[in-house]
Amino acid sequence: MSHERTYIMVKPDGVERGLVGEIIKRFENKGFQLVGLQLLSPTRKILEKHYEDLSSKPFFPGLMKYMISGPVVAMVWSGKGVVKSGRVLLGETNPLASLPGTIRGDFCIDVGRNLCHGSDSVENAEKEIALWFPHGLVPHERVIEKLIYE
Ligand code: DAT
Ligand code: MG
Repeated sequence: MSHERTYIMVKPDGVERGLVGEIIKRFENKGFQLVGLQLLSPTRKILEKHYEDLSSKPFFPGLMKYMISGPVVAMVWSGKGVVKSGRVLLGETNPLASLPGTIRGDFCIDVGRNLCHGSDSVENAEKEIALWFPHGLVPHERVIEKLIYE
């Protein structure tokens, strides 16, 4: 079965605070499939491309400084409705507006230290996957699909 895909990234604060496993666990528990994973130190170039829509915002320099401050964990998750559902699992951009039970609601406070990124549309997800995984993904069809989907 071919599913929607999304790009999820644990930001430097999430890696530094040892929350990679916690974030992965929430997507795994839901039933989504991990189809791409890498730990990397992002370059300014890739971050500027990733956040190009925000380049004129006053917080952009601070965002760049934060995102380049350490390694990130870049992931691709696959599943029915995973783009929207992934954003629900993450919570609101501003962690103080995020409900308990969401990643940002449970683990952070400031918008400029909000732990994780999730694509906001199917189109942007595919763009972000191409940017962060230029060599593509490993093909893998899960055997448990029938236990997750009707
Ligand atoms: P999201 O990450 O929820 O998709 P976004 O795409 O609007 O949010 O912004 C990207 C990141 O930029 C966000 O995760 C944190 C930072 N950011 C957004 N709005 C901000 C603000 N008002 N002040 C400081 N940082 C902000
Ligand atoms: Mg965004």
